[in-house]
Amino acid sequence: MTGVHPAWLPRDVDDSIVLTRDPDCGLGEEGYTIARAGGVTTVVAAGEPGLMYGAFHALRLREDCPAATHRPAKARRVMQHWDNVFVHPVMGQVERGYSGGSVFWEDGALTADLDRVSDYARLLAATGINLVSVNNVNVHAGEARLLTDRLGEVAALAGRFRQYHIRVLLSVSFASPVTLGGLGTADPCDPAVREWWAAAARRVYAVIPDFGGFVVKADSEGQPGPFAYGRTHADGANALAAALAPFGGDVYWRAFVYNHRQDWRDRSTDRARAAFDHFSPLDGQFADNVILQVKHGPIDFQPREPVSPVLLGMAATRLAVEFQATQEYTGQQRHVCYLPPMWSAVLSAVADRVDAVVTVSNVGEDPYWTGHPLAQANLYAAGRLAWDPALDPIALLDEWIRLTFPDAAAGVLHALMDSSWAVYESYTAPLGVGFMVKPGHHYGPDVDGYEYSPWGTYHFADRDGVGVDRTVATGTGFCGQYPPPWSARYESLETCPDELLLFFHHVPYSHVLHSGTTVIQHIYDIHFAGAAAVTEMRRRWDALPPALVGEGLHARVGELLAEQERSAVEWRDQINTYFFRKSGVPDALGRRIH
Ligand code: GCV
Repeated sequence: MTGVHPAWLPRDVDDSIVLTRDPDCGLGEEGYTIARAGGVTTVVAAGEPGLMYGAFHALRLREDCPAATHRPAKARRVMQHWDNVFVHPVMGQVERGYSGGSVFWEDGALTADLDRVSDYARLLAATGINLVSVNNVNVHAGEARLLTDRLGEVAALAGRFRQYHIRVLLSVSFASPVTLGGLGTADPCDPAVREWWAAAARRVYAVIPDFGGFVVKADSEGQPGPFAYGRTHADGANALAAALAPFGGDVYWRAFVYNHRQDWRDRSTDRARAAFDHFSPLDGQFADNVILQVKHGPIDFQPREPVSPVLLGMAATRLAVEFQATQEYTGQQRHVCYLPPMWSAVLSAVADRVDAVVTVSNVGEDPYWTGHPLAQANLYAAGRLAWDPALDPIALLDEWIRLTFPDAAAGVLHALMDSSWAVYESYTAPLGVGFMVKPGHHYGPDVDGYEYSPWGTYHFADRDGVGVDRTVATGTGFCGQYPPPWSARYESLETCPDELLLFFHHVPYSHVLHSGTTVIQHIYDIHFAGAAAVTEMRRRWDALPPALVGEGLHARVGELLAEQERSAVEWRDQINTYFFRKSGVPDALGRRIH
């Protein structure tokens, strides 16, 4: 290590790593070259961020390698928190958080443990993340004040993140001019409202000069938005963007806008259509510093969804894809579910179209950071994929395992995790149907839990068949929101992939899949197989000597696998029994269905 000892320098960097600054190397602020020979790693970069990323890379390397150049594919690599400042009566300290309390907030106050925030910043920087939002997109009254009289607390967090070249974002309420500013309106076209936002931005940049910008959930699930004033989402986003533009800040405007008070009897309204219906007419109308943040699938982070047509269709708008590391619908960090193969499949379709990769964090005050120790792999790979969306998700898993566990444990960890998303999918909702979870908290099976609810998430199972007809020919027309070749592929039963069949089509139980089996037999088979796979995962983990991975961690994962096995059996039995009772078709293999 030559000459520099900044705060970001990883603790374990020693003389075997040579960091050299070359302002003329032409790699931008974050790029670097790295080579390792004879046990010494050399990093060359123009600026501190590049040296930092190179130093973390050096720590990942084991083998000698020729000089290689690395630059992030995306300038915006974002981790977003759904952390509340005040404990919410229903959602708690962290909305959909499964890792204990918030790393930032505790019972209405800024955390007293800012050193842990620094540790978290280092952890994120090591994965490549460079932007972090510190509060929930559902901005409650107390949290809204982070923009005004509680700004100093955001500045304190920003100070810790800055040491690792991470900039802070703040979720703000669209109604702030009214609720905080005392104005009579939050109409984005009203000059006083625009001036209120401009003044708010000036105050923010006075204390946080490298502030990243605002995250906004508007007209969604009860959050205020421009519709109340007869304005479009472009009007709304552009008003905030104008306030941030002089300082180089961005607005991350969420496309998660749908009717959550739908009448289940109304078969013409399709929640999957909502984002595209709302936003595609606005393509080209957003300011340059607005980034439309789109959940990767059209509904809501289900175990299997097609890619959102918004990400494939809005060529004149800057886009971000949003993933969910917090496992709301994928086992809530009680189940092993390594999600990057899902994310990577999405990125292979949209990476060239997005300006930012956003992930909803799975981190809390838990000593293992993520509740389930193995859920750390999702956090790690989220950052690495944001840096380079072309990375192989299974190679990333092995990278994380190698950096975290001794070699002797690697085989078991790989076997447990590499297909864990497919395993989770197999014992939960079949063939892309989704939302068969218990309402509210979303853990465990309840096949009809959302079937007669206002949330727009139905499967339409009856005695003859199951699935949602989203075709143009006979259904909601959602397939038509896709450009070719997707539209035709999903529209046709011949070409629709099995794993998304029930997302796009309502079919009889006797429908034969491309795999050659009927829908009903597939449901039985896949649920028996999924639960059996979890039993095997548990057996493998229990056979691993605890000392190899640490007694405490071994015990924690062991307890969680026991819960995963219990839950998988519950899913298997409820889903199989439900469909057996609906269809009356027995299992061809005569297994026990209740
Ligand atoms: C933060 C789903 C979740 C909500 C979440 C929302 C969103 O509806 O259940 O908890 O709110 O998505 O992404 O805004």
